[in-house]
Amino acid sequence: MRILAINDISCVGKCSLTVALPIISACGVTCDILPTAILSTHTGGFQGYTFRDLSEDIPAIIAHWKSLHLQYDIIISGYLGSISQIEMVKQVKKDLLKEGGLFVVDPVMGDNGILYSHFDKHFVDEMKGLCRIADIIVPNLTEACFLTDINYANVTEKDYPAILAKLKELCPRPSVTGCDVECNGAIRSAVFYTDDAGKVKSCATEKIEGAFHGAGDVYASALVGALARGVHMDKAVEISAEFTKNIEKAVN
Ligand code: PXL
Repeated sequence: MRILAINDISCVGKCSLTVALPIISACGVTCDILPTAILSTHTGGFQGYTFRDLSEDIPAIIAHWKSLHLQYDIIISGYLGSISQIEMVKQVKKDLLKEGGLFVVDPVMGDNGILYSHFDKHFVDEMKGLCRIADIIVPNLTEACFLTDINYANVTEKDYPAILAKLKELCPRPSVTGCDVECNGAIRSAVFYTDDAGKVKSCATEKIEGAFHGAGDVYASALVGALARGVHMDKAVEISAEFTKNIEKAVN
């Protein structure tokens, strides 16, 4: 099993490749990386961060890998710094994903109802295009709303199945994180997802209060690691949701 993780390197901030590489590797599968940018910190909550766009290097990296006949069982893409990088990821999928391989897209764009800096409506539209060629997408609730043109501010628990249904028009297997649900008077945090047969299901865990940048990266990495090990979707979602909650608890 060989996985390619496409994401940025945020030198500080517990997210992106600094999360994907250790978690996927700990699952016992080879994880190669394609860095999209190097930042001094992630872009959420920090001011004055540096941002080196690595787009210029990407075509030559891909050309070299093609000369080595590298092929991947799973490719997962995360934070992309520009629309041209979205196009590059489409090319990476064409050139480097094995036939029958899995293409997973984490459409990293925002949180808590707002887009991260750097992103706008045009970027969202292009990200929809990348989701259309994915086998699995793993947006958080904010990103799911942007992808489906649903107003995040008006969303309540009863809307989650409809959001999933709209996401399925983009990609057959969406998995949406950060969906608050009420269980016996307490708020829990759920993942709403479609199982291998296309049925909408949810998996709730204890809700840890606080803001956790990189939680989506932890979830996506664990999910991909579990799927790479042959775990079926229901169990992979359960393992990944539980693991993410435990990490949040540990750093809280
Ligand atoms: O974890 C998502 C993420 C990844 N990469 C960068 C980010 C963020 C979220 O803020 O800023 C650079």
